[in-house]
Amino acid sequence: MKITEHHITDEKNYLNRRSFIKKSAKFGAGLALFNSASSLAEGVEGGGWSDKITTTSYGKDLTPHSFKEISNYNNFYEFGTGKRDPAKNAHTLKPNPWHVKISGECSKQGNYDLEDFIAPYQLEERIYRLRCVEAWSMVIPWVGVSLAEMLKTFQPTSKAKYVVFKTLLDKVQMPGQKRPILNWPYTEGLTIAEAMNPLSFLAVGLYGKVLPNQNGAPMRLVVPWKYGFKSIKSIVSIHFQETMPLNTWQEQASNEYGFYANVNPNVDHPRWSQARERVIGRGSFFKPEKRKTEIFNGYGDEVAHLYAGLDLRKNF
Ligand SMILES: Nc1nc2c(c(=O)[nH]1)N[C@H]1C(S)=C(S)[C@@H](COP(=O)(O)O)O[C@H]1N2
Ligand SMILES: [Mo]
Repeated sequence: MKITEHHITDEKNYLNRRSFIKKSAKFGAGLALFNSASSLAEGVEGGGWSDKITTTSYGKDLTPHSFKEISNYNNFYEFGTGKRDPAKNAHTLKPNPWHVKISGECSKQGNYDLEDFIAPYQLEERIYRLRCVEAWSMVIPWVGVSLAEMLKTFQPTSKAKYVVFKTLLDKVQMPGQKRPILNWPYTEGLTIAEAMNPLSFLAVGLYGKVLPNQNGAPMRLVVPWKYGFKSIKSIVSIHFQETMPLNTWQEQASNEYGFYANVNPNVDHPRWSQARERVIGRGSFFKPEKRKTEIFNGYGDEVAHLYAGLDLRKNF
């Protein structure tokens, strides 16, 4: 369904911005994703990226957190380990121009310009829960494209059992990489079945505008039934392979972080309970609002079948 700007998740502070008003006037009924300062906007004007975002039923019943909350409480260790560090420091990241390398077990390998990479697909808004392994959560209105649709284009071979994603490696743009906190570049992986699940998403925006750097500009993965660390940011490489990869946090502490990392209230982290989660910005400092954590973060109907017969305690 093509939508008008009334249906997409908006926010007063966003709607009031001049760039938004200018753009939506320019594109009529369609909601322009990119502000005119970015050359990605030229891609829209040049008929590249879609200027229309479709709504979906994902998260219709959820109340999204504010843009301010979503862009000021982040995990992005390439810019520091504090929750406010990414908002403060991520201005050194240059998300434009950007290239994504496709490699491994597929027939259409190549190095793609991000604009061309996204252009063929319909931009969708999806409101998803984000549950961090640290036991906090938010609700985020992402804009992006279906990962499955994207991956099919590259025609993975029958040997493509896993998909591996990598973040940019650049100490200048990502000063946190000067310190050996993690084994850079940040790496994550999914089974091909997980990657092809309709829920898997590549986000390029939130609240209808281009992703803030601190949220993983210009393109990041969103797998809402898994702990947030699976949703790797600022992706430069997508690789198809036959063997299970070792993801960054698993490499760091394999007893604490596994490959699957499905949200599960019944399997505790060795150092804390996963039964409940703190909802960011709700309640008070002394009495934060908590909610019960849901199995697969509430997305069990869509994904539980992927793990049939798998012991979720061993495969955490
Ligand atoms: N490259 C990279 N991706 C990353 C991280 C990171 O440190 N580096 N942190 C992860 C974690 S732990 C979480 S909870 C989410 C947070 O996403 P957000 O800041 O957009 O809410 O990003 C994930 N993706
Ligand atoms: Mo996280």
